[in-house]
Amino acid sequence: MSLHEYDVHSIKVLEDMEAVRRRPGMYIGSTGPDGLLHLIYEVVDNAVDEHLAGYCDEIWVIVNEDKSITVRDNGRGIPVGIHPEAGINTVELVMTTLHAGGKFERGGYKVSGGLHGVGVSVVNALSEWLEVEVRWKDGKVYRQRFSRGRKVTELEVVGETEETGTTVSFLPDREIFGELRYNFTKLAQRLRELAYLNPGLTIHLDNRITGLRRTFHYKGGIVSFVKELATGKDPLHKDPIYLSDSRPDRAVEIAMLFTNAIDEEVFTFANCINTREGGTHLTGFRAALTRVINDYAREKRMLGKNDENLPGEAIREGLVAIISVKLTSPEFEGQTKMKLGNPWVRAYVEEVVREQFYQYLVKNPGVARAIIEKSIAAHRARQAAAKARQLVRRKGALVSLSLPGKLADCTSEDPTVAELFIVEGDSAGGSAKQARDRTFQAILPLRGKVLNVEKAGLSKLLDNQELRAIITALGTGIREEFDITKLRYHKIILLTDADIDGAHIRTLLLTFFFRNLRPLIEHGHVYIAQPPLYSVQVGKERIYLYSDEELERFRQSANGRYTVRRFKGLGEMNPRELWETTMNPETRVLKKVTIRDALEADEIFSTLMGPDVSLRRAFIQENAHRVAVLDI
Ligand code: 1YM
Repeated sequence: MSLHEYDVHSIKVLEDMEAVRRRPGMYIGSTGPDGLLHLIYEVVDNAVDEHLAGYCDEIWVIVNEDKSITVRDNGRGIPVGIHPEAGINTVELVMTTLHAGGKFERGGYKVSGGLHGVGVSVVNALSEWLEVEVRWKDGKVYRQRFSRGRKVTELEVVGETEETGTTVSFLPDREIFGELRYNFTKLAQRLRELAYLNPGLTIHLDNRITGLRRTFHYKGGIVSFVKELATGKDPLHKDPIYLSDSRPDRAVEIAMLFTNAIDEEVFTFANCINTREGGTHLTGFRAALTRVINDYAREKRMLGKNDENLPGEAIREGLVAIISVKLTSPEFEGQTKMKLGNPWVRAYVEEVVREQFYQYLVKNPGVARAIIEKSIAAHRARQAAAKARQLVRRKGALVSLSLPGKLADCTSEDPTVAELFIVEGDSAGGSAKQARDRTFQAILPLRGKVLNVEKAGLSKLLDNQELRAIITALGTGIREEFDITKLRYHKIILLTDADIDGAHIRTLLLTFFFRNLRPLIEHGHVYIAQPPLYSVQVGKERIYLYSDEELERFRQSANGRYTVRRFKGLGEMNPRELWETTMNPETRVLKKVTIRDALEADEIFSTLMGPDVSLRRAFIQENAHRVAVLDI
C-alpha cells in the first residue's frame, strides 16, 4: 500500500469515529443505560462468535471499580498480523473500521443486523480509552491502546504467554454517557441467557463495584432454560421435548414443555439475539405444531370426522418453549429490529418440527394424549367463555355500568381528551384528587402492593380488587375480549413515587398491562408521569429537579443562596405542587411507554418474582447500593 493510500485510510478512520461520536444513538440506540449495556454486548458478542466458531469456551465480564469494563475470552485471539488488503494490523483494523458488512467476511453464525453487530469499533469510538490485549499462538502477548477511537500506541509485544485469547478493556466516555451507571440486573440476565443458548460456554460475571460474582453455565442448554421458565407451572410431562437440526449454514434447536398454565410463553432467538417480535422461525414453529397435533389427534381418533381442527391458540395454551435458530446472515426487521425476516427459515423450522415432533408423539403416546386432551379442554373452555360473554353482552350487563367506587371520574365523556391517573397509595391519591382538573382528569388510587401477576392464572387475577378496578375503569375488557373502541381514556398515566417501591409497583403495573392489555401500549395510550425529586427555592423563585444529575448540575451552576427540599414521596407534595409539576399538561413531563419498556418490565418482573433467588437477591442488593436503576 502506498503512503497515499495509507493517508486516505487514516482520514477515513477519523471521519468514521467522528461520525459515531456525533450521532451515537444511530449506532447503539441510546446514550442512556441501555446504550452502556450495548457497548458491553458488542464486545461480548465477538467472544460468543468465537465460541460459535468452535474455539472458545470461557468468557469473563468484569465491571471494574473505576467503572471500566473488561471482557476476556480464551479463543484464538484477534489476528495480530498485517491485514492483506488494508495494510495495517488486523487488531487495529477491527477496532477502527465501521464494519459495513463484507469488510472482513468472517464465517460462522455471526451476529449481524439489528442493533448488535455494529462492530466493536463503535465501542472504541465511544470510549475514553480502550485497550486490546491478544494472547497469540506465537506465545506472545500483544497490546494496543486507543482513545475515543484514535490509536494511542502501535500494537506492541508486552509479554509472553502459553494461552491464547482476547481481552478488551474500555471506559465508556462520560462526555457521551454522562454518569456511568450500569444496569447490572439486565446485564446478568443477558449473560445468563447467552449461557443457556450456548451450553458449551461458561460465562463469569465479576462485579467489583458491588462485589457480586456469578458464573453462568448450563449443560442442559435451552432444555434447562425451559425447565426454569416453567417452574411452578404444573407440567403435563416431566422432561421438555427437545428437537434439533444442524447443517453447515443453518441450525435450529427447540425445547418445549406443555403445562396446565394459561399463558403461552414462547421465546425466540436468532443467533442468540432475542427476537422479541417473533418472525419466520416462530411462524414456522406454530404452523407445524398445529398441523402435527391435529394430524396425530385424528389418526388416534381423539378428534372425530366431524370435529373441527383444534386451533393453534388452544394447543399453545400453557406452552413454555424456546426456539433458537442460527444462520449465516440473519435479517432483522420490524419496529425495533427484533423480528427475524429471512423467508426460508419458516419452511426450514416447519419441516424440522413436523418430522421430529411427530416422531416424538409416536414414541411417547402418553404425553401425546395428555397434550391433546389439554388442547381439547382449552378449546372447549374458550368456546364456552365466548358463548358466556355473548350471553352477558346480550343481557346488557356492560362493565361501564358499575365503575369502581374508588374512581374519581372526570366530567368529560370524550375519551380522546380524558386522562386516567393510576396513583400509588391513598394519600397521594387524595392529593391528586384535589390537584386535578376534574373536567378531563380521573384519579384511581391503588392500595398497597398489586397482586403478583406472574404465577397467578386468569381467574385469580380477576379476583384482585385493584386490578379489577383498573380493568373496569378502562372499559375495554382484557385479552381476547379486549375492545379498544370501548376505551374510556386515551391517556392512562401511571403515577408512582420516584423510589424503589414506586419502581416496583410501576413494574408490576406495566407487566399487567403488557400481559393483559397489550394493545393499549401498542397504540401509545400508556404513560409514566415524572414527578420531581427535588424542589429548590432560590429567592422567590421555585425550581423543580427531576434527577440527582439535574441537582448536581444545578449545584455547579448556582450562585447565591438556595434551599433544596427532597420529596420523599408523592404524598409530601401539596396539591398545587403536584398539579404544577406532574399533572398540568402545560408543564408536566410524561414518558410514553413503548412495547420495549413493557418487555423489559416483564423481564425484570420475572427476575423479581421468578425462581432464581440469587438473581433476586442481586437485584435487591444492587438497589440498596443505588447503582442499578429501573429505567422505565
Ligand atoms: C473480548 C472480545 O473479540 N474475540 C475474538 C475476536 C475475533 C477472533 C477471535 C477471530 C476471528 C476470526 C479468526 C474469524 C475477531 N476477529 C476478527 C477479524 N473477544 C474477541 N476472538 N481469528 C480470530 O472470524 O475468522 C474480528 S473479531 F476480523 F479479525 F477476523
